[in-house]
Amino acid sequence: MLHKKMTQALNEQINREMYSAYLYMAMSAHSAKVGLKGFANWFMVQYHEEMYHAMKLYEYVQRQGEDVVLQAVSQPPAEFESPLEMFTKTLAHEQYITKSINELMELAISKKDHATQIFLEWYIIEQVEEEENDNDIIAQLQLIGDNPHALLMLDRELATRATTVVTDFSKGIEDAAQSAGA
Ligand code: OFO
Repeated sequence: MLHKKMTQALNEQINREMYSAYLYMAMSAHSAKVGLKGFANWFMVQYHEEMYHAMKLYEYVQRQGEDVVLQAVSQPPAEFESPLEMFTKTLAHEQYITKSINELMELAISKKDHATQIFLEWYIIEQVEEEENDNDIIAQLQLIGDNPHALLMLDRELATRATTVVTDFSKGIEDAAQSAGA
């Protein structure tokens, strides 16, 4: 059982993670359109990660015996000026998500909700990785500048990113993640 405010805040976080998935799907579509298939792959892998983040929350709310209440997902932008703009927007979005996770943790602490605090620790560490990945790619894009050859080299590198999270949510993701060693 969760406090009413905690349930509501976790449901709102499901929506934010779904928007993240949608945003990265839009970036994937744009990258494919401009011929950057490696960037398209990177963002589609990120889409799967965000769906996993959303579903982990979804399952936690259900396991606590509370109602999952889904809200409308906002429309993401469809056009981006450059790969650097996409990653700058990605980093800004992830910083916003980090802030929202920290606020969830503060709420869990104020409600003396130990289970939710432990659950949220995973997200807090995950956000460090999310921001680090974006900062690394932004630094590379800044070095690349207007060099198309170097951009294509990075595109080839981003093409190698593989999905490591569970993508089949039908059997319960916690069990599936444990058996996959995730
Ligand atoms: Fe769910 O970490 Fe990005 O948004």
